[in-house]
Amino acid sequence: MGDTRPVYTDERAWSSYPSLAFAINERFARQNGWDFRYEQYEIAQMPWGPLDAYSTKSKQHRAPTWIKLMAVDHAFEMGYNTVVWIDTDCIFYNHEADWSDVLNFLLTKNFVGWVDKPFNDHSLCAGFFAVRNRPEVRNLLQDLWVNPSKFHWKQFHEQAELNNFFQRSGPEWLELIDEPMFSLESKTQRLLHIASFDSLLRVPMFTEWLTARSLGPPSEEAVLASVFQTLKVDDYDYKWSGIQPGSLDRARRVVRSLRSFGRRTAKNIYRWIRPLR
Ligand SMILES: [Mn+2]
Repeated sequence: MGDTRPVYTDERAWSSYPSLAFAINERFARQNGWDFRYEQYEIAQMPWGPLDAYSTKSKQHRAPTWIKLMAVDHAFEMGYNTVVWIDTDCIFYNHEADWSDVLNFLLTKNFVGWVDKPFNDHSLCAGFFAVRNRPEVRNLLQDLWVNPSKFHWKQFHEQAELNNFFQRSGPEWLELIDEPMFSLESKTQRLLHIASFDSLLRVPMFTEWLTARSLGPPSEEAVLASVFQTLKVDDYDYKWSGIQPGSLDRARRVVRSLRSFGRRTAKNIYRWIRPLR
């Protein structure tokens, strides 16, 4: 997993879906004997707020979901042969499910994932996938980051570029599993992913999962063991692009962050004056 947001162990967790998803997914991984990592990405901070991720080679900003490419590559770099990515808005739903078929596919395929139904019948949903450590895969992750993309900020970001790649590549690249993920259709389904148009359901659905099992927020030990603040997005960009950002790049990033600060402030002022009318 990975996110810029922290994982809470106290009552703040009940309003933080990444914290609730952490509690569920960390537990699943531990019970299955899988190592678990939550990369809490580090991005440069200005006094008025964070900068957005930036691909120096393509001279483009990158929406936050793109950073998963770095998180997956980082796990490969650590020596893992298999990496399973899961978004902070996605949970392992049935913890008794068998995953051997997914892991077996990785003997012959580079990626295994869930089909993006009901949105796309033939594409991967990048909210969850298992991937194997091969040079071709690591090159792909890097290429997607450093090359210009028209999905650099518009949806669905890295998912669109991954699927474009799969479409022009051989069958060894992707195995798509046709099981539900965006709706709860059975108590035995393996994944539950709450899409952005349903984002208000994330906290209640994950809360319900936990409370039905008499569970709560993540433990201190789990957070200490599994939350890592070592993935520095700008350092990774340099590692992949080999280019240090110039003053123009820095200026573009600052201007963009000031614009989002302005929008945030305007929204807050509007919220504040509206009750006066
Ligand atoms: Mn997602």
